[in-house]
Amino acid sequence: MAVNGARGAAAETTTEAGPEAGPETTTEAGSDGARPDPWWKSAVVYQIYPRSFADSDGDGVGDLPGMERRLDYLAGLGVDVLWLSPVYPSPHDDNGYDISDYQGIDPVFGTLEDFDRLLAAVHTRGMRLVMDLVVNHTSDEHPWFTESRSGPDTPKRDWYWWRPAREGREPGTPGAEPNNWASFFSGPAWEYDPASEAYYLHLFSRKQPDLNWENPEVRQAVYAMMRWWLDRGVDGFRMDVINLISKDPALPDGAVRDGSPYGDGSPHYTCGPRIHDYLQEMHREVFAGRTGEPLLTVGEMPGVTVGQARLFTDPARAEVDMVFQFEHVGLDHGADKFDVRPLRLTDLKASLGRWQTGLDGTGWNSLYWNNHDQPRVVSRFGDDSGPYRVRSATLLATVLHLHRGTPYIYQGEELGMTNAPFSSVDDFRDIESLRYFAEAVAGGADPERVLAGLRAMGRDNARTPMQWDASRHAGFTTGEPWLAVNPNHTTINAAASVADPASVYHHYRRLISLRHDEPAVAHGDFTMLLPDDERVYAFTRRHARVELLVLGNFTGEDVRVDLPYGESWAGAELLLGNAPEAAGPLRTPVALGPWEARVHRRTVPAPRQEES
Ligand code: TEU
Repeated sequence: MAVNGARGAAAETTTEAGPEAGPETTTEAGSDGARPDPWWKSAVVYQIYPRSFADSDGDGVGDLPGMERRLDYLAGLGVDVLWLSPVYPSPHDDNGYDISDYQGIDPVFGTLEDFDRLLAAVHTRGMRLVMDLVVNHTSDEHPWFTESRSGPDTPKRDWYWWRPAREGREPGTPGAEPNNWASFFSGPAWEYDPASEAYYLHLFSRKQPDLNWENPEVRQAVYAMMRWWLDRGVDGFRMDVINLISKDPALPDGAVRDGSPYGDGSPHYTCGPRIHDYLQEMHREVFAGRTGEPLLTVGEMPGVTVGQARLFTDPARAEVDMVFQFEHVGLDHGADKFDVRPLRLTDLKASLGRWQTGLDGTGWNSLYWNNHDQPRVVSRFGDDSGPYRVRSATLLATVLHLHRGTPYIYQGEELGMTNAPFSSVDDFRDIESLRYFAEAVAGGADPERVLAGLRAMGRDNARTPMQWDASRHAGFTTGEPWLAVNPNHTTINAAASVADPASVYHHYRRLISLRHDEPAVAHGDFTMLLPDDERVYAFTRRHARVELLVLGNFTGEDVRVDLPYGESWAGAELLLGNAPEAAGPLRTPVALGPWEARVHRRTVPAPRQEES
């Protein structure tokens, strides 16, 4: 596979993966033979949550030098891109998603020199580095906000959303907020500032005031900051809640749901009136005309629909390369995300299948089960209880990575890391969980029930430290970790996984290589099979004369399935599977063991149009 030429120095590493670890350059001709395919279509991204990845100085919080020491592990896995959750100076009210200086590094993570060294070391290994861009809001300790808050006449007043109390209400009292929107982290989306007798908007915590993107100075300041990072050599951005930056400036009340003191403001700030203008302007001001390697941009977009995503990711519109959508990670939510419902496999297939079809030809999907906001997928959609942990983690990986789109791996997912055994609310650190618990219990909910929801869905499940080895604190830190290490690190850890060819880690390695080597994985079209089957996930991918068949048993039992046109698949070679005892060509009807996944390949005699 081609190593990133423009980085030049993409030297061979000493890891097992060696030169394979580098990203592909743009291919000669696209899969349709016309426009060149961008490199990120055959790339795999790995997300690092810096606080919890590797601590080099014993303060219990991960840092940049710690990351640098683990780069060979990541190169060995074969990933092409690293995305870092925020490492900028921050009061850490929301673990760095509250930024007080966009052009620096928080001392807890290191220095700008550490960053430059890390970036060079990433590039030397043929990988790329993508930064988190959090510009829907800043920290309330950002100098922009400090100035804005200093009085109604300051030039930066209009950089944020300041509004007077609701007419006829006593400012600062409940119900006097300028509108009825709720914060994502419980409570109202407004904070009263007694000094200037006005409220400011914060869709997240009160320490995360929303920037007013209507103001052109705000936009230019953000674009300048982005150019500064690109000039430093970073390879793109993951854009935090970027579809929330355009609000209806009238900030109208949302429709009130039964029994809730809040209205649903989301129609007034999700993919708001000027969102496409802003993203196109950002593209012109920041990305267009840059020479050198093409970049990667991915917009995190809660509430985005397939139709909107098609617009956002249409290359002709020059907005973003791909989006993170939330539909599939909401299928097990009840009244809210902590009210957990069992997942129906048919719902998952219908949802992911609709996104596959919806973005076919024009847009591009990003594929993920996990990130720093989601519980661990093996605990959520698999079986983390023991005998089937490895099987179900590898099944989930296979099904996801064989879809059309760019897969994202969240740190520890490649080890089959599980949710954490939180015993009391004191074990949690996440602002979302803590605020939710306090509000629910104050409202009369049974604390044990609330805790059960947090255990299943809380974001801290993803944030427990990376499990490097079986030693104390899992080799993450020599000090006291900021969030307790999962006790199962004695058996689930990187050292054990790298040493075991049958591990989840090596399965991820094989999936990543397959994407690099088999064009049908990146470029093939997608056809869902068996949409009504509650046990088996099945689909095909086809590119030129190669067709892949992907089968996954989402249950802990043996199943037998009749495939449409099953006999035509008989004898197809097994490219990859997670059940060595079932190796060999495909036999129909297909028998799948518990949590078994298989990828078969066949060559079809002629292009599709001549077939029918
Ligand atoms: O998350 C935005 C988001 O929509 C949610 O996933 C959110 O984290 C929460 O779980 C809603 O229930 C992004 C970041 O990924 C998240 O870590 C930040 O807390 C948030 O934005 C604010 O910056």
